[in-house]
Amino acid sequence: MDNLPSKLEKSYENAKKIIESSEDIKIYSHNDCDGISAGAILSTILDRQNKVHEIEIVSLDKLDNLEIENELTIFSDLGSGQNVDELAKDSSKIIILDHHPPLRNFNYKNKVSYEYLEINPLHHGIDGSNYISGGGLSYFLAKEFGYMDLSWIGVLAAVGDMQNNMTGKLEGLNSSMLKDSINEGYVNSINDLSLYGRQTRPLFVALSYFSDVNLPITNNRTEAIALMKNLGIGRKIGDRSRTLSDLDNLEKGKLFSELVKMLSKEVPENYVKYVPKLVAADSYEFLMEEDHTFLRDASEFSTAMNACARNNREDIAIEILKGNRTNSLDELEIISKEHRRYLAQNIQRIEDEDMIIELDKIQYFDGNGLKTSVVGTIAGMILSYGNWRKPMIGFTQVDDKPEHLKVSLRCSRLLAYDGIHFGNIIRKIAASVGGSGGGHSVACGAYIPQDKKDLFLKTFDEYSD
Ligand SMILES: [Mn+2]
Repeated sequence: MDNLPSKLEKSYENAKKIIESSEDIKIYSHNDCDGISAGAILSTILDRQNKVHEIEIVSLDKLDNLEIENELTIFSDLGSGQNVDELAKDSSKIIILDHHPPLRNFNYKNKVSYEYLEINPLHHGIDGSNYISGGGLSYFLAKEFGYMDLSWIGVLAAVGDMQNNMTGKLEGLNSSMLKDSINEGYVNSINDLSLYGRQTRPLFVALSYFSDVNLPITNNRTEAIALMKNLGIGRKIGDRSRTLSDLDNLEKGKLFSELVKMLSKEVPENYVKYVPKLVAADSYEFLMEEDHTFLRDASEFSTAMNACARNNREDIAIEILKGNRTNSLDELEIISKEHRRYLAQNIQRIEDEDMIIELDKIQYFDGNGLKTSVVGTIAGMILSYGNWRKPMIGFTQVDDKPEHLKVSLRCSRLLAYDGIHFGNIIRKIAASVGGSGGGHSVACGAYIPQDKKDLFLKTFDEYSD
């Protein structure tokens, strides 16, 4: 898809007019990589238009009873699913750019007394999980202003939002945005092994984190080194360990075939057809960033953005994206390092204390004391210590609401390829115990009342579609 549907195009023209006619602007955006990227794009548009504005990165629960105080309030990567305009005044102007399921329909704007414009792909029959994210929606607004140089931030947002997760590619409106970023010379798309840490992780370490299926190399660096040796893939360049990005195509080809072979042996026969998709996917490189930095690879960059979000340092993330790097880059390094240390410590604790409990169809751990914001990340990383055939569910107390539990689920992509959508399942089960939830097929979460944990687990373990 190269062009926007005409109704959507009209909405963007309209959004541009509203922005041009406003002087006092507030942006609310979501506290994850997608939302931060969306916020950075919007803020850059407003900077270039010389518009005074403030930006606040928030979690969804901060939108209840929100005061609408500015002339124009823009919501990005959130807002469609919340009653954000309850306190709007007749003079308020509201723009929502969101890809989550909307509460209000396309004609809602005709029913209210204030200026209301909601841009949501779902109003135009476009899927918001695979074809466009919050950052992408903001990018198309930037494009309306002629700022196609911001397209790379939209690509980062899409990767951070796992929009390419099911097919290993950016598709739909995402692919048209990707084309812009390639034409502008900011992004290179290469089909590559799908190992995390393309630019910065030594290859043997990247291999040892392979966790969609437990392989001999999973959590075993010695085995990973042995595998490279068997394939004749050298470990070092000078005294630096080689990363995936250092490999030539011949080496990548050998590694691809070997991983496919190992995996095909390990998975049930009906999963074998999904194996190549597990091993290779398109990856995106930012050409203006230096080689061997985590800013060069979209996946690694998105991890750094999420590390900022998890540690309430979205301000740093936005500075980085807007190109103000003099001090923020050092800060980002510190935040990322501390984040990795916190994750490693807690994974060690869960592993040492045998905290993973396996039930019939699920496995879980009690992350008592774990920061609410990282329970999902930990669930994903701990999957490789459990049983990859079952989803991993983590629980922890909600920081400022101890009577609630945050629940996070992660699972192997193989289960999603096979058609299971845990985001939908967790939404239903959370609702059945008086909570709320949702998300992607392989990464999702919920909030549930503390005393409903056992019921939640029991319902989940007995659930069948
Ligand atoms: Mn999003």
